[in-house]
Amino acid sequence: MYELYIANKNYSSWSLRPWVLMRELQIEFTEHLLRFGQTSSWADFRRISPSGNVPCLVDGDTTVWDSLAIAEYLAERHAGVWPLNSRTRAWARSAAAEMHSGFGELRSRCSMSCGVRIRLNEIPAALERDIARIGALWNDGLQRFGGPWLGGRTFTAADAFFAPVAFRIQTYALGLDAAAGEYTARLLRLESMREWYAAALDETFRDAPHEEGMLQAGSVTEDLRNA
Ligand SMILES: N[C@@H](CCC(=O)N[C@@H](CS)C(=O)NCC(=O)O)C(=O)O
Repeated sequence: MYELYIANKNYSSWSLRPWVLMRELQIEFTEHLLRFGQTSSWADFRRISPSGNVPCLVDGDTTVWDSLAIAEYLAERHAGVWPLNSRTRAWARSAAAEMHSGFGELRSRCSMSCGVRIRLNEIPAALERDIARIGALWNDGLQRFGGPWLGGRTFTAADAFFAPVAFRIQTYALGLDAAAGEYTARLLRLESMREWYAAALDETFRDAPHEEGMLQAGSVTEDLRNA
């Protein structure tokens, strides 16, 4: 049985990727949540993950400590992580890699906080560029491979890598065109995503750095989390 170590569901965008991928592909795992904030420290994280970061997948005596590496590790063992067709797979891998190493402004200004709704103070050009690129990328995949998922008919790692973006779009009310907006709604409607969201709302612990980052970006219009 795989052991998947993740952090707070409200905040941990990186953790969501392998979690939603494994859930959608029905790959069984035991989940361990290491909290940011009060109860966890970097030392706690490092006992599990050599980088001190999660997600981290433990499979017997093998440890895989990065979300993209986890996707590739799973792809060697389970069908469906990437699209079957080699050209589609090249596109899907490029899309996931672009998310993994790019979209810095979106990531830093609009950090994931599933249960909160925020009005941004400003939308600088760099953020507009990131949002426009996401819309163009999603439209490209949906048109090229026919949807409903980025690589065609089935949910793959490319979709899993953008799942946290769907929560960011919801939190910060980021504007996208109709097709990209529908794709966002499709991600949010997945049973696994609804389960993650419900668990995020139920989390009562708060991580000060994440909360402060959010308040620098904008003002909270709604906080749907349980107190
Ligand atoms: N590139 C890594 C990034 C992982 C990462 O930054 N994880 C954050 C959580 S979302 C973390 O573990 N932070 C530890 C901490 O802040 O103490 C991946 O893809 O897994």
